[in-house]
Amino acid sequence: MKNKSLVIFLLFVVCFYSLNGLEVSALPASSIYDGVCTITSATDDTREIRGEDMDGDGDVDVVVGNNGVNKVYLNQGGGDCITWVECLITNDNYNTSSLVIEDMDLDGDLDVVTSNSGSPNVVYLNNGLSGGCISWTPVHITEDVNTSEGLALGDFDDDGYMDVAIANYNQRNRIYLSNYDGTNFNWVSYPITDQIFSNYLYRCWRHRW
Ligand SMILES: [Ca+2]
Ligand SMILES: [Ca+2]
Ligand SMILES: [Ca+2]
Ligand SMILES: [Ca+2]
Repeated sequence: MKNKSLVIFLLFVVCFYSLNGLEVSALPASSIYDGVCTITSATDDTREIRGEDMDGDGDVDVVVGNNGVNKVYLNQGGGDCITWVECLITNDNYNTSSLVIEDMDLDGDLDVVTSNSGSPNVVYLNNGLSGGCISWTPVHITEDVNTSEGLALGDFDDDGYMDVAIANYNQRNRIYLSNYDGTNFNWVSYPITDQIFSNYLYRCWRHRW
């Protein structure tokens, strides 16, 4: 009987310190939010997503390239879940395969460069906020219509303005020099090589950038 009491006492001690240990080792409830936060209820066919401060207010916004209209979600801050304002990047309804954020006209705000499959590739110049959303001026990077699957930016001619390299599926990959004169882009285009890459080779090429 004496041994039985001792066993019960020891079990109580082990149980107490085990529970106490779990409680101590557990993170404060406020340090992790384990709920689900959604940016939007939209179910777009999104092919690319980027995070940058598009409206210049100091927080990071989300830009998505869709097989459909591309969008910017402006960060409104919040507690455990950030709230977002959904804005369209014009009404262009293209099959966007990739996009890159860069200040293409060097006016201090961030612009959006898209590669599109089956439509011209486009630069969207940021005109600042208007009515709660950013307004955009679309600029076609020539009227070439290729199966464009990716892009990279670089100042290839070292004139201070970013140029565009486009990866095309089963078509020649091309460089587009921006030649921006302060008002207009005067694109000059040429193929990177005469080779036409298959999809597999294209992906190898893309991942070198
Ligand atoms: Ca922002
Ligand atoms: Ca700009
Ligand atoms: Ca601008
Ligand atoms: Ca350049």
